[in-house]
Amino acid sequence: MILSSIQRRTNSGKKTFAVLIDPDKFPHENIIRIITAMESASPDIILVGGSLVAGKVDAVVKVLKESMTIPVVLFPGSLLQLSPNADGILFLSLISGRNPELLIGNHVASAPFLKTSGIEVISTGYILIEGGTATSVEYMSQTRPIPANKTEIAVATAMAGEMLGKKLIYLEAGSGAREHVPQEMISAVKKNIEVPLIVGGGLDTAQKVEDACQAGADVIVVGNAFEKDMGLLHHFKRIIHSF
Ligand code: 1GP
Repeated sequence: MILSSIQRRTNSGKKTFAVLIDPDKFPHENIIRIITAMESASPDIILVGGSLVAGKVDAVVKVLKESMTIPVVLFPGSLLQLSPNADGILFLSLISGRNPELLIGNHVASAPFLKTSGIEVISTGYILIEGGTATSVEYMSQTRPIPANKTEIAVATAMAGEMLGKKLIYLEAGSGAREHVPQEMISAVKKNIEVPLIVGGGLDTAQKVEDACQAGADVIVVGNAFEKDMGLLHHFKRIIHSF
């Protein structure tokens, strides 16, 4: 089970390394290159999804599942990004926003499909933090991120998410964010919740990855940096697993 392995690692003070594949940014012909890089670096989890992707998720998931044993987890930006072939799904509720479709509407629409698919559904409180530049997730979700200096709002939002029963809390600066989630905010949220804390968005250097780990992130998500340089995977994994 994906959630229980994240919880196990978190409870023993270990970090989880998740790599995000956005099928829009990886032309299908590059898939062999991606698979080779993934097999060699072997992250703990592969997330598949993005803000805009349409129709390609299932094909990418299938190829990944046919070629490797690393758990493949959907990270859906929309209802068009579901696949019964994945191992699990981050069932994201965008709790920093006030868009009812992303709080409950899409969940109602997808619940029957998910129930019959049998994939592991992982209830996740998704919190968007201002990342220094407009991100696709902000535009596509039509929600306002929490300002990066409003730590107390992020903490209260994460606490509310946990109280609502979310099994994971995800602090997201947005893919390609200029500024990642501030360390002070990561630490404050971590101190106030019991469930594992995911952090992603703009973690594109070893120093930023290390800082997020030091601050208290339990799961580190890297997408863009790896898309630019697959060699970074090994380096980031070493840092994340050194904790
Ligand atoms: C975005 O948190 C993820 O949803 C990853 O962000 O692409 O900036 O690494 P990056």
